[in-house]
Amino acid sequence: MSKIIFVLSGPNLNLLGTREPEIYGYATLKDVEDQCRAKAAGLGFEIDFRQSNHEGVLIDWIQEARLKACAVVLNPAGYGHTSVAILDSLKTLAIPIVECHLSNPAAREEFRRSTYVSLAATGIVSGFGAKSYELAIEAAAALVAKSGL
Ligand code: CA2
Repeated sequence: MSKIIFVLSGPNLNLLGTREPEIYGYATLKDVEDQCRAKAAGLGFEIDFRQSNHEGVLIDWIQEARLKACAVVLNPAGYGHTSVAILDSLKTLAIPIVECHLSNPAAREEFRRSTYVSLAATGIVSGFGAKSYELAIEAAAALVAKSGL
């Protein structure tokens, strides 16, 4: 069984640490990747960490996860609130899906208060800045261990 957790981030998250730090914090995406790698290694997992600004690319990666990953951690960014296509691709997965957000979208503008992704997610971690990703990996690892896969 794969011990690879796909950690996927959506549009604009490549800018992390450079804009709106009051909302998203000062950590760069590279910092987040390093933290995720260390957290996963401590739990006996590897991560495949990727970011794209393109919906179709994210969908291709979700489909790839079906073949290669034991779990997916996904910060869909703005696409979480808009993309039925990403939801449809997530629904093809039989592995744990942990939705992850740096901020707490439920405490922000009305349009952020729900995501399509949450309809397919096993669970959601939001509001802890870069730490949300680490917590999401911890949750994904626990779900994989529990499933006995
Ligand atoms: O809190 C999160 O992680 C979000 O997924 C971030 C999305 C937002 O649309 C969601 O509602 C919540 C926005 C990502 C934008 O990323 C930026 C990073 C640095 C500077 C500016 C934008």
